[in-house]
Amino acid sequence: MIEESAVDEETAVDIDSTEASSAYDVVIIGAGFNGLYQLYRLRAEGFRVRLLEAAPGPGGVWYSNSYPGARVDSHIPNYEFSMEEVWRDWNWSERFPGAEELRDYFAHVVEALDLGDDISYDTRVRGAVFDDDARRWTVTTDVGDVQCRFLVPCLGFASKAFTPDLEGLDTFAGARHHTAHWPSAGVDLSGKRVGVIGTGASGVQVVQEAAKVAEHLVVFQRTPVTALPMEQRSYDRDQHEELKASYPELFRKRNSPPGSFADMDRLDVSALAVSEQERNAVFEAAWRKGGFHFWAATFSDILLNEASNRTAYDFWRDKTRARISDPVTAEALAPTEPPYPFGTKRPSLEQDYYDVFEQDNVELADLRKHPITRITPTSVETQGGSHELDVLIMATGFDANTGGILAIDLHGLDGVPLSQRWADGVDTHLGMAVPGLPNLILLYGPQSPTAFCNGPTCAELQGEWVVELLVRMRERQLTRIEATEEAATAWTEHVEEVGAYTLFPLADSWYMGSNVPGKKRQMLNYPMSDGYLARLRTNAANDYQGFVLD
Ligand code: N01
Repeated sequence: MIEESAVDEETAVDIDSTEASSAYDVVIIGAGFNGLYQLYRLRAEGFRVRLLEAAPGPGGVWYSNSYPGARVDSHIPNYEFSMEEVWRDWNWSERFPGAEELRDYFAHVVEALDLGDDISYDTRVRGAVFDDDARRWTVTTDVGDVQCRFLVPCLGFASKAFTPDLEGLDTFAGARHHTAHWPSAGVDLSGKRVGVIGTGASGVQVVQEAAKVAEHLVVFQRTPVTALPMEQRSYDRDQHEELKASYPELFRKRNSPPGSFADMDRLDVSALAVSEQERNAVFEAAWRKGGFHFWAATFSDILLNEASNRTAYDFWRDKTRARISDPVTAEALAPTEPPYPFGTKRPSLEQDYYDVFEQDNVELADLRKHPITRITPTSVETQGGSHELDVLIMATGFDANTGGILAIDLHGLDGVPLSQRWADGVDTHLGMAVPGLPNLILLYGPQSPTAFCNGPTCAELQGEWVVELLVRMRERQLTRIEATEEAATAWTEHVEEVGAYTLFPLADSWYMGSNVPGKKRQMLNYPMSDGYLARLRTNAANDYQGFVLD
């Protein structure tokens, strides 16, 4: 996650603008999982690599999303690198680690892999221009320009926060913070009147913490989240060492098809092909395991067939409503009829989210009944009344998948900006390259599995395709790669076709780009990570079909 920060000329690693010292083989943008993996592997292959990171340290989203309660929703060991030199000396304290522990983990990764000297922190990339004659990108940063043959943005899917254009928002005179730009010094919510707009993953987490300390907390909900039990667990050192005995086998499985989660498998059977009793037994078992099991590891067609999906929704609804005593609140948080097919907006994980609405200091403002009309210096006003607040927390998400890359002013052939090419929607070949922008390789970007493939897994599997590509180009003394128009059109159509086979297009979500007004509605995440990785392998075996290499 890249946050605006003053450039510290003292600590920023100098980027010398002289030709000899600034021409890298590869410049990577972003020090999250993808960027660090690329740096580690490309450097091992002998490439001259520089990683530029806007934040003062590594960690990507975990650097600036430091709001109270921020923690990962993918359980370890899925959410960590598989390299033994990283995990050997690292012990987690929890099954779902918090943001602070994750930041410590990233610092450990940098140290264990000895990456520090090749990273420039406090270095925000503003733009880049491709020179086709020299076959080189010139990358502009806050602290100078740098040149490279290949540019590899590793921005994650959530590096640009989204704030809705609510009337009067800028007039709010209390403290106002987006969860993705949380002040590193923290924000004191104790004894305050706090409002949270948004009930996605960030909203759920911050609500759980704010409810503990706020004098009064108002949760402004437009669409209910289908939050699932986290089943958090603490580990002491011995327990974690014991768990590590299974790491080699778990990582071997994670890095083989279908990939992603090492210890979660979907049944190869429809939810409608079994009796109600058998179905509920499968749901109950997944529920008890916690985490994403109930979303990603029950029946084969939960996200494909509306009738199957409805059985999962009803199970979730009944479990959730059993925890909420007030019938009006229960209907708002877990409606009788699904507001969207279960799982087509990302479920969050919760520990006591539904319980906090039992507290006297917590109020739910149902924006479907009473939309926000405006923000005043002291309040959020809805059609149902006025809520006086000291602190307003915007948990309103991200301009996901495309916002981060478009925030960089990229110019390809003939100076054409990427923003112009994507003005009517995204197109890529394999989610990794865009015609007209040679030698630009996207990782974890739009039209890749991205949000359906957990970060470190994709960083390693998708990342290896890039490493192999660059090694093979070097062997053949090739210096330029560009996706063809035909390949990008075909991939974009294919992503839409596969998306249409699922239930995802039935919801308004950031998966579809439809959480940001005016953004084209299209499938931005390729929903089959196993099929995708197989395609990558075939593409490499077939000498990079759909790309022109010379
Ligand atoms: O963002 P979101 P997020 N008026 O887009 C509401 C990852 N992540 O930051 O649904 C009122 O999910 C919006 O309402 P609606 C994870 O992949 C991971 O929570 O559009 N409300 C919604 O409730 C996650 O899925 C972790 O009707 C408005 C909320 O704001 C992704 O990031 C932690 C509004 C936005 O929810 C995004 O999560 C955090 C308006 N005008 C994030 N505009 C972990 O792993 C928007 N909303 C733990």
